[in-house]
Amino acid sequence: MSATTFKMDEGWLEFHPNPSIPEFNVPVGAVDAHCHVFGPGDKFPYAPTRKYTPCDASKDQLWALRDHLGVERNVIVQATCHGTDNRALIDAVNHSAGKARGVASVSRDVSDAELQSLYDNGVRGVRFSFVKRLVDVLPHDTLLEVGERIQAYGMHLVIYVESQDLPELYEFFSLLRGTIVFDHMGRPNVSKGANGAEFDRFVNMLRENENMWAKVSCPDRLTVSGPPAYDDVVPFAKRLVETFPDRVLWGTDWPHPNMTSHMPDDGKLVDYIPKIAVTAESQQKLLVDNPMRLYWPEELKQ
Ligand code: 0GY
Repeated sequence: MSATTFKMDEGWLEFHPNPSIPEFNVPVGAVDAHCHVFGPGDKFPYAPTRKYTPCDASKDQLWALRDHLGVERNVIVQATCHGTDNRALIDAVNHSAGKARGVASVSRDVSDAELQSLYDNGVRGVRFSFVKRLVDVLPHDTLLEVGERIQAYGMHLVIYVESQDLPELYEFFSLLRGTIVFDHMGRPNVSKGANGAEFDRFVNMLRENENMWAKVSCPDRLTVSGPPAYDDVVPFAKRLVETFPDRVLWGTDWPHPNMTSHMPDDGKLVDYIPKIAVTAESQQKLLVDNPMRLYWPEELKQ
């Protein structure tokens, strides 16, 4: 493979070079359940179909952040800039000494051998984006077919969708089998309120479908009031943590693709956790027990 040099998009915000040391001590065994690796592009080229070209963000930089924040494990989620080429993700998982798992992206014609190989390389979920600015085609058919096939491997679905599109997708998502994890709380519009009709819809969907989980991640993407407190996002995440304590995950979203308002300080994202999970018990579930059940279940059976 010849090395390709990529230039990140004009105005791209790079991840924080020097995040603060969190004041909040995460429980032993905490998992950052939503983060990415980007490239490096000369080794793992970005997809021709990508909607953005990011800065490189390597596995070693991710491990450095993990250690700095005091978390122990990562779930690396395939970002759309790599399309369905999961090599950067697999490379990272395979060099994590068992401390990372992956969520991949696949095409409709993925073979059984490829699915098995992804599983063997630490992939435990497959992600589908319904965020229109990130994909050319909404993946209904692929999701139906692949979503059914991954059940045999014990893998789950991860869905990225925005709240304004949920009404037309609600019934469709409710038909899906197996565990489904929604990124970033289904991206609520926080100006509509944590008890407003829009977020009620998301909460109701989880209430009606016990196979559905939510990541209480990305206050930085959702906030209107801004960093570092992200106070306007707290009631949304807190509502989910308190209503579905066994079906929530937390993640940094490092290296924070497509941020335009600001680049979050990852240390402050850790300090946000005790505001949304206010008891030691809920923190243990959010950061350790829940992600371990989904991504390292074999370690719980011992
Ligand atoms: C995120 C959010 C974004 C990007 C992606 O796969 C992606 O490209 O997920 C976004 O632009 O909101 O979770 O990383």
